[in-house]
Amino acid sequence: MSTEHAGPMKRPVLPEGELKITDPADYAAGPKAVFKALSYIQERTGTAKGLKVLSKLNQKNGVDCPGCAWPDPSKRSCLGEFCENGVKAVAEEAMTARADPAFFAAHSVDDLITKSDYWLGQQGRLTHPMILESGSRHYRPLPWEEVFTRLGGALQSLEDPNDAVFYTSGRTGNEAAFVYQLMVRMLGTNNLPDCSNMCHESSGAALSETLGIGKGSVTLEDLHEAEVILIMGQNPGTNHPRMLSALEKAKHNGASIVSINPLQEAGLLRFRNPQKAHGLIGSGTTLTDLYLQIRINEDVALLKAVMLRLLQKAETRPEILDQRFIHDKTSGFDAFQTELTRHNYDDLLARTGLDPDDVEKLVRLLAEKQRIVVCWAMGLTQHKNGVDNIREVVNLLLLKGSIGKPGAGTCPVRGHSNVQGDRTMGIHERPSRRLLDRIASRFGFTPPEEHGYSVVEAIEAMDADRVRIFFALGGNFVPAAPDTAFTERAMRKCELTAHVSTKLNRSHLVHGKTALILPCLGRTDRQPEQTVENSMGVVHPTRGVLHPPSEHLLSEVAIICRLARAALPESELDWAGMEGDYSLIRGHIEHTIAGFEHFSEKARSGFELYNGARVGVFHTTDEKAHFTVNQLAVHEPQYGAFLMMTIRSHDQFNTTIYGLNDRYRGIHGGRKVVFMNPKDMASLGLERESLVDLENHYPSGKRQVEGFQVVPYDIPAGCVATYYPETNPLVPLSEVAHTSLTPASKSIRVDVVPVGSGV
Ligand SMILES: Nc1nc2c(c(=O)[nH]1)N[C@H]1C(S)=C(S)[C@@H](COP(=O)(O)OP(=O)(O)OC[C@H]3O[C@@H](n4cnc5c(=O)[nH]c(N)nc54)[C@H](O)[C@@H]3O)O[C@H]1N2
Ligand SMILES: Nc1nc2c(c(=O)[nH]1)N[C@H]1C(S)=C(S)[C@@H](COP(=O)(O)OP(=O)(O)OC[C@H]3O[C@@H](n4cnc5c(=O)[nH]c(N)nc54)[C@H](O)[C@@H]3O)O[C@H]1N2
Ligand SMILES: [Mo]
Repeated sequence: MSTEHAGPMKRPVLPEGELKITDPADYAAGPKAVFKALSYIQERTGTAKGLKVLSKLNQKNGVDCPGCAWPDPSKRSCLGEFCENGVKAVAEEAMTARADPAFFAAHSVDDLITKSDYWLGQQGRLTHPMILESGSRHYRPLPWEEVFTRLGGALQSLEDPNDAVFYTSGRTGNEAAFVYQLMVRMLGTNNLPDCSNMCHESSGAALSETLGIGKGSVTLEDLHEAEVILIMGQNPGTNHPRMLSALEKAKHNGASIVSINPLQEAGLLRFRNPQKAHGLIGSGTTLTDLYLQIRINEDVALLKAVMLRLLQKAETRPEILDQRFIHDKTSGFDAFQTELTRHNYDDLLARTGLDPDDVEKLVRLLAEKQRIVVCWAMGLTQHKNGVDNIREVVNLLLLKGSIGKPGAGTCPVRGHSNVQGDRTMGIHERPSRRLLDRIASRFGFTPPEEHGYSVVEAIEAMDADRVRIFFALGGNFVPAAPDTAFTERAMRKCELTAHVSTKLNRSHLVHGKTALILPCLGRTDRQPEQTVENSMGVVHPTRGVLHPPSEHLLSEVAIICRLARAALPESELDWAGMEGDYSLIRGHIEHTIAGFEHFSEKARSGFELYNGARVGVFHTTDEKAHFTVNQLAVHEPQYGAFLMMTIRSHDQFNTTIYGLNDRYRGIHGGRKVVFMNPKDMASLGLERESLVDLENHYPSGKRQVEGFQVVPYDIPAGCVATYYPETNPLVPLSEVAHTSLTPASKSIRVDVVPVGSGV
């Protein structure tokens, strides 16, 4: 390995601002959210430009919000169909600041790497393709022609196509995703890791196995019609704020909402809908009826406890379970029941740390109601038993026959705005046989069958010197991935790293021997219309409206098509034509991707993809929905005394830091904080704002982050919470969910070490 290009790794150790702690909020949105959103866009973008894009945001034939993947209601609000955090996502992309060649001339990569993610993001949109030559410390502009010649040449010169890795983050539109996976497979590899690997992969794995489709089953209408909605491991007030409108509607229709979360998240408590008068001036709508403040990673224990009680009750009242559904539509019930009844109810309950009366309330609710929706996000997927969490959710729904009928089903709430669409388009390191066959017959070549690398496998391969080229279509791989120091070291072993990006980020600075930045148009910029798929399987168009920030930007489709021409000179596919006319790409999608028949005609109006589980048809090995037997969490206190979850603040989109506040949790001016139970603080002699280091001792070695401040918080004893990505250095690469390989970033053992304690 060459180390000549490895620059110094200085990092700011202390928090960036003066930390101020206030009481957490007990509601989300309201007039403050409107004020915050407007001032944010005004500061970053300017009012005229801001209003131009907001008037089109999430409207029919408008711009799909680059934030989360929550679906649009069929009747859009005349006040605008967006939320505070959607506005921030837009402002972050549409900001007026520019990271141009003069900026890169003034700042070496050694200088830039000392800056925080927040600072990097504030430098604005990238304007020119840039190269960092081997041995150089400054990026310099490189004309697009030369970018493609060099990158194409490097790809052609690989002895083995599997020496290249092609990452994707979930903002990429369907058309770009399709040509990307096609190019990668024509090159001869399935090395297509994507952000899903770190996100909802556990959901995909569990749902495909048990219900025959790796996506959620519900529509927005199902949510409105549900009798009971369980919200597990999700913080919609921050991460999917528009979901709160759907929950409000469900409440008005009589639904009971149960929140299962170690923290009392403001957005789950009460919602002041900024689009309604009662939300702006009144006290809003109480959302959660029953709040179960569970210990981290004890959801399997809770679900088992609840199901055990339901089985007991069903002995005298069989009708509380859907016996006919279980008999006709499922398999595996006997093994499931046998395993479940081996557990002791009190032991299960003790693990959760919950009040037995509250759990009994949940049992009664589930016993009496028939239409149940379970929503979840990263609080369930990012554990070593993440797949078990979701399979256990499915078990509960199957017992109640709450799948494949209105008002009931699975609702994994997806993260990035097109992460689901990217998968549908074939971005998958483990492609299905059916996809490969369709690619072969449409394009007349034999796509590779050997599975490619997921995110974690890619990092391991880089470390083992098996990756020469790392290419990323969006995202910020280095800080998003686990085990930061290890990942950085591994990334620096690559010969060439190339990022298609809108904004400067840390992954441009932790680079291969040679590095390229390929700046692209963003979702809000004027460019040919593309399509995206939301969290509920609705495919619809998106069209940017803003004047592009620089004349040197290309669309993602253009970048890939030009790269394909350079890297695959023998390819007879009309890459140039596709770059100029996306309907040619849609024509290929129509014949390659299941469910996209007549895509070209349907693309404009939008359409719902077929979903077997939604209609009670299970495309599994035996055409039945599967009950499964799942594992309780295993605790390893020898690696660290506390269990840590790494979560998002209200002022970030993943590694993009919008600001240093987390208003709903009462944090202002800093991100290097650790939320702790006051009893745990007392036992360690810690006070509010005490300075601590966090460390752990997994078998692979000691890991540490320094200079965090303690925040007393209502969190179960033994559990702590910190922000991602600041604590990713503590997540060992080895800690992944079985089957999905998703990093266990919500259950990492840590010790909290007072600074100056000499420990
Ligand atoms: N504004 C904004 N929107 C976003 C994002 C963003 O960063 N900012 N990110 C997008 C992406 S990619 C994603 S994947 C989603 C993420 O959306 P979320 O999954 O809501 O995000 P997290 O902050 O990771 O929150 C996880 C929640 O799970 C809880 N939790 C943690 N561990 C457990 C557990 O063991 N059991 C239970 N029951 N709960 C637990 C935490 O307390 C927290 O409330 O949001 C998307 N939308
Ligand atoms: N510890 C811990 N780690 C986690 C998580 C966690 O909860 N805890 N969450 C995980 C999850 S759920 C996810 S999804 C991943 C996220 O991982 P990524 O998706 O890799 O990261 P992002 O921060 O979303 O990527 C932001 C970058 O994307 C680029 N970008 C933005 N818009 C566009 C666009 O339109 N096109 C292109 N080409 N580039 C664009 C910008 O340059 C920006 O800097 O992180 C994971 N890592
Ligand atoms: Mo995600």
